[in-house]
Amino acid sequence: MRKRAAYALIAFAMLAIGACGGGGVDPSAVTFDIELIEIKGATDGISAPEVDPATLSAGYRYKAPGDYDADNPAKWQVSTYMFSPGAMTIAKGDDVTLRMFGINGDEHDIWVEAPDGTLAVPSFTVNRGREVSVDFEATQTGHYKIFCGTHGPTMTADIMAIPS
Ligand SMILES: [Cu+2]
Repeated sequence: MRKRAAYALIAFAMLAIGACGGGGVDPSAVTFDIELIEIKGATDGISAPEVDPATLSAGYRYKAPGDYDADNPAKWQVSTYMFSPGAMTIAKGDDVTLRMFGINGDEHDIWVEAPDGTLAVPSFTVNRGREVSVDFEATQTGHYKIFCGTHGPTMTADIMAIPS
């Protein structure tokens, strides 16, 4: 009886190992979880910037003293949107999945450009509280760029594809 139980255990273990080995993980499949976020900084501890940050980049938002907090006319705020993470690495030939989740901002108009400037992923929308997954195969080496047209030019991310 004890011998039969031992054989059954060995058979079960072999089945389990076979199942794992047969359905193995594809080493060229890469998934990134990317959060769409807004970062902000406010202070009344230092004076407001001499140059309006919104004139430096359309991606910078600025609420000047008086506009930010009616109860504290010295306080001001700067903010911008970003992808997190903003830099990733893959190998040429990888099947890449970008799983994006909208946290800040009601809507983001996003696309992905390949290193040669062609579209790796055409325009798609991510709304706040929604998760959207897109895929592409990295057929080139170099920098794949993720752009948000709604919060550009600063809301970008870089995926560097190295030789496989
Ligand atoms: Cu955006």
